[in-house]
Amino acid sequence: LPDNGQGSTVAERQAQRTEPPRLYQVLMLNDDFTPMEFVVMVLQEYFRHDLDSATLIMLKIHHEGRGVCGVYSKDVAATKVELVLDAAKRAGHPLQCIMEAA
Ligand code: NFA
Repeated sequence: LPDNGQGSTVAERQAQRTEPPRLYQVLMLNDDFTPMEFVVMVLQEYFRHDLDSATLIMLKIHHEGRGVCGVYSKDVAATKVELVLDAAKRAGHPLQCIMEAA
């Protein structure tokens, strides 16, 4: 398609408009104090994992230092981080939760 004098074609601008939203991993980080059972509960309640999946992810975090809880759009990921940090704080645990561009 010809350039229309604005540096991009109509087709290119339509393609840009329909770019899918970026995805973000929500991760939890290991620490020495948060009980394993609390981490498993968080993975079930906030990330909808079943007990087996939640246990595997918790153990991965425990052994490797960090692990992916789920992958979401930016606003959903940010809300999950906020909810997890709030739940950990209320329970008196130092559990850390972060998001990273996938
Ligand atoms: N390392 C913690 C313990 O031994 C368990 C834990 C796992 C904490 C995953 C944070 C994340 N109690």
